[in-house]
Amino acid sequence: MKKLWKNCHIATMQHGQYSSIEDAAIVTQGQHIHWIGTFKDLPADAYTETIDLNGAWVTPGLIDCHTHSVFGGNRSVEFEKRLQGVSYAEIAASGGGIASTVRATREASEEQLLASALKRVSCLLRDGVTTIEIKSGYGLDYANERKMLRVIRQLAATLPMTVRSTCLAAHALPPEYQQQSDAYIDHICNEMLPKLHQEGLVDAVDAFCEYLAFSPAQVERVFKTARSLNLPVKLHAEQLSALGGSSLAARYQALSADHLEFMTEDDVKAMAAAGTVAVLLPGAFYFLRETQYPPLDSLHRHGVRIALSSDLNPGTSPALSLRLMMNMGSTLFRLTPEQVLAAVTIHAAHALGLQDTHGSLEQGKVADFVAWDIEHPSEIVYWLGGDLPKRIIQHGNEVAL
Ligand code: DI6
Ligand code: FE
Repeated sequence: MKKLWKNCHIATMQHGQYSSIEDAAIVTQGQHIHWIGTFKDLPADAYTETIDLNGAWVTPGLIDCHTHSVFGGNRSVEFEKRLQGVSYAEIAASGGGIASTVRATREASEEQLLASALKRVSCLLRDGVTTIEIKSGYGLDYANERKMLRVIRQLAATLPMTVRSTCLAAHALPPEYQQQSDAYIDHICNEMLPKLHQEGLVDAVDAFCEYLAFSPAQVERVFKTARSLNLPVKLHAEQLSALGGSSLAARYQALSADHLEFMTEDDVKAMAAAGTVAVLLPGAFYFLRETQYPPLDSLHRHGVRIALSSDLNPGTSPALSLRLMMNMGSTLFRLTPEQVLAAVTIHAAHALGLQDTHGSLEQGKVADFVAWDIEHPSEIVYWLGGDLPKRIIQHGNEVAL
């Protein structure tokens, strides 16, 4: 059962570069790439189906490696208030901010959370995303974190996408534990994480290391628990202040440290040595009108892999298009379109520990790819949003758009 996809050009993204093959073809067998190369080298074989891609440019399916796509309600009213001059602190004091999303998420049923997340994640899928990471973190107690993680598993079963689930119980302090952050961390380490992992709901563990969330010492306790459960870790680090979270993440061989606006040169060196991916989130940078840039020169100089992601969340990045984030990666962070494409394919695969199977088009990897009706791959980054004409192939099957 081999399918031949012919008449295309391919940006394979091997080694983090276009690594283009012009006048190319791909043979898929089941969910995998059986052969890839120039059409003239195509081995004689029998194909059950031949699909003409009409000269399209093929890239790996895009990977959105940091999202909070499951949540109740949204914060558009808060957004409007802020623009009328109400401060973030005033909004938080009147029960807004993360607390309002936690309330709405706790009130929602699994079915309601699934329905609203499906709409959002479908937008990302139509944008060319075939692999997505989704975090919990708006439940903040066992039952509600479990509910979120179960919805993430249901999204995986429903959508033609690879979905990775990350437990972010250490996202904020729940109302039950005000002024008792150490006790909440104990509860995460002793009860929540072991149980949720035992139920098969967790692929990785994340935390929010920030002065308004959890300290490096508290995060380290969560990381130790993750290590004892054999789960990889990631970290929201250095978004608003320099606490050394990214160095801590590197010490625990984290898959990624994310945000990173305030990271230091020492943090960059630690991440480079550990092979921890830097996940930059231009949507949150833009939405918060941040002025402190992540240290891009230093990240490049030390050879840290850079991934880009939507951070889709109701508070700081209500981003329904990864391609818009890709353009921002170029305009705001001065990544070239080639670096941006690597950032949402092979480097994003590294940020999820999926680099052996996803993120580039090579023999043996999964057959996840997008055929774009464009003249050059840089167009995927160049156009601001919109729906570029494309065909999406996931695990060897064309997705009905
Ligand atoms: N960093 C963020 O920017 C979001 N979470 C995080 O760890 C904020 C999430 C929210 O406001 O709902
Ligand atoms: Fe986030």
